Amino acid sequence: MTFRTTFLAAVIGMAAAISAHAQTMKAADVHPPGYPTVVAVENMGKKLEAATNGRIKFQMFPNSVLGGEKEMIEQTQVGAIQVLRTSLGPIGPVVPEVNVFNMPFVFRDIPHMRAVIDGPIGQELLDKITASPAKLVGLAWMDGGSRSLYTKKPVRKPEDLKGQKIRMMGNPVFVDTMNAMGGNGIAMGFGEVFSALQTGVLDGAENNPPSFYTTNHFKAGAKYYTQTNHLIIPEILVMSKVTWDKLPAADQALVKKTAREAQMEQRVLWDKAVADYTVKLKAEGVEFINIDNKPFFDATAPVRAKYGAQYADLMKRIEAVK
Ligand code: GTR
Repeated sequence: MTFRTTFLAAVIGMAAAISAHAQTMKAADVHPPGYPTVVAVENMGKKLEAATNGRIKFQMFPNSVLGGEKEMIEQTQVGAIQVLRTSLGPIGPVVPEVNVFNMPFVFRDIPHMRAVIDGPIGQELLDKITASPAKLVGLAWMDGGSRSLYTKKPVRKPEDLKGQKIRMMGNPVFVDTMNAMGGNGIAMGFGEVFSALQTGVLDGAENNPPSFYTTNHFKAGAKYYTQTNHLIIPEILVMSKVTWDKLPAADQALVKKTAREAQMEQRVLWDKAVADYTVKLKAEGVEFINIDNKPFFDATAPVRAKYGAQYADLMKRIEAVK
């Protein structure tokens, strides 16, 4: 072989190796462009693109264009979606171990939740997802704030919820939570809530201020926002195991590193979004009802007992986190 042919073979070999790992990954989210989770994942994609000289890129599919979270989780499991940002809520039916974070009032407040997800317990849960048969790799956590109740009629105590149909995310823990809080929990996809509120199929729903605002649910009649803060559910970033397993170790490490950076970046964007959307909701005439949420905490004790029994030790460890 001449020098020229050896050189050419080497160049072709390198190009083949690079293209074998070159890919545009589909990243998906139910939220619109500009939402903290969408922005943080887009920025993670930009970092990966820069660090790999364009070998790995993200293409963002926001606004539920690829389906609701349940459908997108399924697509991620089979590798049709590569990167998914979802609430942990609908991951529960697929990886039951994560339900410890999906229980009502399991975190004292947002700083407590953040301390837990940033620390060893957070990592353990990500690892449990990865080790489960679900074909998902837990990459990082994101902030989903604190969920409170919004309804067409004002609610101040559990008795006020009697007979009211309240949308919850698709996971039996949440339906049980609403039933324990005094209402009728109805599992429904995020995208169906607006028209269900309009047509009277629902009397209310529950979410954080950014989601309450961007879904326009207040325009479908839900004008009262009762500060129950009953669920503090972290969001999660997962990668399809189908995709992960094909990545060289160095790329896997890079994905993990940039995902953790996205976790921290999203948090800053999140705090700003909560403040901004709270102002916007009030400007739209939404009435924030401040209450003592202890009666709701007490009412949901049976839910924590039912689902928490299997995580008794873990729950103690979560409680002990300062
Ligand atoms: C939002 C969350 C979404 C989705 C939605 C819902 O707060 O960011 O991932 O879970 O709530 O209620 O379905």
